[in-house]
Amino acid sequence: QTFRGSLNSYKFPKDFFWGVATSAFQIEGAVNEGGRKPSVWDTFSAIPGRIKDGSSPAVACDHYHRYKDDIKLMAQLGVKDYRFSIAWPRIIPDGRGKVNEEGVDFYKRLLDELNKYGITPHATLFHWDSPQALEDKYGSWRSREMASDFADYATAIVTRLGDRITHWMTLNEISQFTHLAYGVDSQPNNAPGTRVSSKKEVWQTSHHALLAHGLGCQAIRAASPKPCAIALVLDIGSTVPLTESAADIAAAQKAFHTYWFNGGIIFPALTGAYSPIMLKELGADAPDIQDGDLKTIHQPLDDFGINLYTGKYARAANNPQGYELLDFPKSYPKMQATWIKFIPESLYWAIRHVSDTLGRQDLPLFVSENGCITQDELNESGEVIDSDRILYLRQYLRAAHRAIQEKYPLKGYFLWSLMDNFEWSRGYSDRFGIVYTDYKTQKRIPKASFNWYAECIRQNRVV
Ligand code: PNW
Repeated sequence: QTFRGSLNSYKFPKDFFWGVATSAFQIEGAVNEGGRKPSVWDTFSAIPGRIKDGSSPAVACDHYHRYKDDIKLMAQLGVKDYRFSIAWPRIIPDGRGKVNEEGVDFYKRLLDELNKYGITPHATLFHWDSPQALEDKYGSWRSREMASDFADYATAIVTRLGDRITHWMTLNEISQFTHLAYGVDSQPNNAPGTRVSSKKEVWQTSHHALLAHGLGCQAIRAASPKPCAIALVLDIGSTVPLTESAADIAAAQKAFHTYWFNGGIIFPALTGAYSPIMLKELGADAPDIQDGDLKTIHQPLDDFGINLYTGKYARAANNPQGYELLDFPKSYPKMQATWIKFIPESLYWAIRHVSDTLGRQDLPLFVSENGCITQDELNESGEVIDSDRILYLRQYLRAAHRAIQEKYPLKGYFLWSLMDNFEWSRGYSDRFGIVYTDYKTQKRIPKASFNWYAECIRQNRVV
């Protein structure tokens, strides 16, 4: 009796959605087709040494030609929601100016195919692939001009695809294409990988991205022919209380302001102000903020997407800040990447911090990315038994379930990723998919986790 009870637990609400996520540059390939021009990632990848395994993103998963098969796989999986991104360099190849209708047509075909299977599209307007032309013209995110060019691109897209898409996300993970793409002391891992002279200049790039988000929201609302939902998607630095004592929880909430880039990105976007604690810590490195900027940045949102892979433990301490962040012991469990420490409750705490620490209990949330790398190999029977991935996803989904039990407004979950793809500076060596991509033949092989996830979706619970 008890056993049956536990098997029936971890049910999700009836309207909870289960999805998968990808991004344009990581899967499409066809970089010189359909009128597309280079992005900063095309340029960056061509520099020897920048991509770990020396691989080229030119073909990736060849999704540009194989999108029909890939959508069939999604239908087989049973997902009803798909998060993907639209490539700015396909739509406006020079970054600003003339719209390339051939680029738009690819997304029309993709959307019509999704529609055939009843899969709802959730489109990210920008997932790191800035047009190279804008990098050459004014240094892309180093310039304020990037924000208005992004808004014009948003208008161009929403005007053309707004009849087919009603779920929009502006930018994906601001920190990754600003703070981790422009460096002072070291060579950044992400494109354009530019050295700049001060930390202030780096903070200026993320400020410009926030402005792009704000102007982008206004552009989407103005251009959309239908009522639509607009979200921002950020990588949250999730501070996890070491114990759930009141003191450690308070410590984790304080630490949330300054850990990762939270205080300078998610705070202005969702509260209309940089965290004062963060600003104090930045001192002269803080960006210049013009009159009206914060108002532009702080747009009404319909929901908010959390990208979450890992976290950091915090506990109360007798020091001026009142908390300390803990280093991981060498033996701490991690996935096949050193950065993905296994901390399922980091997902629960990310949700709770966005709701409570930021005071945005009104804002519906969804997980826009969650997943991991495992050491995936085809066995003799041609299968990939990625048990570690199943165990990881199962625990993180249970943490999501806890948040829902406690009435946090979590509406859905996108697994990163549908299939193995071009993992940025790590090339093809890091595999995040629940479908194995054989890059020699472009054959797709569903992994054990694919079947497991299909069963979760079918039963609407963590199995
Ligand atoms: C995200 N970190 O990036 C991106 O949105 C995806 O395109 C990417 O493939 C995926 O996560 C997996 O890496 C991140 O070091 C990269 O904390 C690194 C970190 C976080 C997110």
